[in-house]
Amino acid sequence: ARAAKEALSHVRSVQSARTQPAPAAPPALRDVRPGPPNRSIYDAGGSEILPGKLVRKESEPASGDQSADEAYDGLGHTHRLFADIFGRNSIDGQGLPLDATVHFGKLYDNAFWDGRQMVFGDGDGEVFERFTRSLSVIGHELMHGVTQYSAGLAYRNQAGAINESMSDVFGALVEQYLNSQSVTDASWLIGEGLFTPQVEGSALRSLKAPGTAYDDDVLGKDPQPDSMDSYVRTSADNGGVHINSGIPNRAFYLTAETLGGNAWEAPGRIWYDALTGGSLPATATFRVFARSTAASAVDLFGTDSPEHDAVRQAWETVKVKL
Ligand code: ASN
Ligand code: ZN
Repeated sequence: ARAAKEALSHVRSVQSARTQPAPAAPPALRDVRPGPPNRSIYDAGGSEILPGKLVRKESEPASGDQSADEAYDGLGHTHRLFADIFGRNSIDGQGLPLDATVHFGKLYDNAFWDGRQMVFGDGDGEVFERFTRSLSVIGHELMHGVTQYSAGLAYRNQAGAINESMSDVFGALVEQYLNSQSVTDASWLIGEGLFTPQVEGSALRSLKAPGTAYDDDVLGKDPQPDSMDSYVRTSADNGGVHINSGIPNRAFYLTAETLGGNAWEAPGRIWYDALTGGSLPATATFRVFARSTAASAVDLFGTDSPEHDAVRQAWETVKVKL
């Protein structure tokens, strides 16, 4: 369908060239560089009223509030990954302003995207530190916006777990890109540095080894499965969206491991294309998504490519049938 669409636009441009004076050639798409971000950071001051008081907007110097400045920097790093690597201008591809609120609620143990903006809690200080400490978490929340404006994946069951996984994958890639980490250098963790020293665990989730991020007396053990053999059927958490995301997370990791090098290159492009290419349904299952990544690998690298092989093998390992 994509090839047909390109052929059609070629036909149209040839026809108009016959009847109209030649217009100036548009720039090649890859020469269009998205502009800088337009960030605004707000402070809720411990309330749950959004957005709160504006404490730092684009190009202003550091506010002196650690959370606000971490959010500002983290949104900048995330914007840069999308601009540099995927040619995407912000969350909607059209330069949507990046709004975030810090100091949300009292001892609030979470961060989220509310459909319009990002929100970060301070943590309770017992289990969690402030959520802006982790760049992968900032990238995770911003990516929920990208998913909303592209495939619009539902936030329940397998589509919800893919939605969660996209946020984990691109959250991990933001850190890897900033720190120039190859597949083997990277931690593949989401939320490193969020747990206090009292917690027995390194992070919220691991893409490389789902189910191993923490094992703590209070929190229990990381519940993520690493293949369909241990898929969790539950009605909690919108059908286990933060649990079953371990399966597509590991498929991404395995693709990257097989290909080596930088995960934001071929694997990132394939996953990004599968999400934003226009053919992924909002209610996609793991199988539909797996097929979409395989189709993107073929479109970008060819049927007989190592990239296509790596993607197919990764889904086979996590036991998602193509
Ligand atoms: N931190 C969680 C997330 O972004 C919040 C939520 O459950 N929506 O996935
Ligand atoms: Zn999420």
